[in-house]
Amino acid sequence: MMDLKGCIFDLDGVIVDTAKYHYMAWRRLAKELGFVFTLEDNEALKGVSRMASLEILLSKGNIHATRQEKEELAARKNGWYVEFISGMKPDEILPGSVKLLRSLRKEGILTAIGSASKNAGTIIDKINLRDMFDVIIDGNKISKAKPDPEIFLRAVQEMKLSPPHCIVFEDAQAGIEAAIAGGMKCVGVGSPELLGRADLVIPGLNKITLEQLRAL
Ligand code: B16
Ligand code: MG
Repeated sequence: MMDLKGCIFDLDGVIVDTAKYHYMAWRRLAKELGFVFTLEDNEALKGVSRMASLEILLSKGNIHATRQEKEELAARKNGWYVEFISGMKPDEILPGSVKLLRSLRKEGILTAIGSASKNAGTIIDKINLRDMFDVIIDGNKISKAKPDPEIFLRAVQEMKLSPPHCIVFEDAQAGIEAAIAGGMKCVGVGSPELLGRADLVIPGLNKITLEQLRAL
């Protein structure tokens, strides 16, 4: 039984499915570079930073690029991605998210976003969810990517809490590792095969109750 005081949510894969927009943009970049990037290849990019994602994509295509070329390629991909997410609406919020956030806040439990994305702020505004979070830590505020715990520790610090009182919700392995390294409890959102290191794995935020969270 834990004294739950704060919950930190990853964004892509937990609150919204922006992975499909990332994929559309990466696939387009690969196509311009002359190779096919599959949905399966895209799995390796989940939760991974933009530049690290580009490195994975380039190695898949056996492409060598200078630092400057990499900056240009990442910017090109991001331009398309920003265009795709510009049309996002609140109906893209994944089932159960709003209900869970409301019930946490009603209990006085603080809520935060801990997302690697530099576009997290834009997405949160598009889906009209800013009021639901006390703290938002995104890719612009941190220097070390997940599995480093920096992002979640910053969220805990800004909530003025300590890690043992917090739960992280994550869909990516690197995020689960980051939560564990930071001394927080962790709920994996997705498949138990991939997220087995989490304290609990659920298929979506509509499949969890406050009682279950407190029992962690
Ligand atoms: P950006 P999360 C992550 O979001 C995505 O899962 C990952 O695919 C993406 O490369 C990363 O954000 C960076 O995104 O290019 O927008 O800065 O899962 O940490 O919410
Ligand atoms: Mg994610």
